Amino acid sequence: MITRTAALRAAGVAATVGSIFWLAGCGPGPTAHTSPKPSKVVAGCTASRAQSQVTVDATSAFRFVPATVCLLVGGTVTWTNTTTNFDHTSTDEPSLAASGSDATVPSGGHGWNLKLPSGRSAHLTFNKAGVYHYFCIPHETLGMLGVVVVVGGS
Ligand SMILES: [Cu+2]
Repeated sequence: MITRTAALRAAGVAATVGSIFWLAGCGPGPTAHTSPKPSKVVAGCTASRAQSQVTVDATSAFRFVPATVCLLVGGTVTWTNTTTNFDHTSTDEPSLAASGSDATVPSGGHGWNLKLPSGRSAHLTFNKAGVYHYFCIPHETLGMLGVVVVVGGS
């Protein structure tokens, strides 16, 4: 979508990050090898409760609010840095994490690394169900962690 690309560029996010991510949803995808859908086991996130658009604030208290979101397959999460003086990131890359459990990607999914300068936003569309643990690079050890649970799809 033009609007998404424009938004990513406006946020200073490399368009390729999103492109790689979107491509993940283009193919038929593995169906025989995926783990059971987390809809009944993670944070009460079922398809009936999941949202298609969620905004997560990256705050001056070094937290993602809400820390856990329940998203439908194909839904979009928008991260907004609500501070005026802190730079945050939304990152799901194990190689960049102090703790591996802070960066998890479901089978067939892809991680990301979005810069969130103060006052800016960036968003991603999730096309693969599963549980994504992510973090903020400079504030991971302060507990700035988040979870995106993606459910639904066929
Ligand atoms: Cu941060």
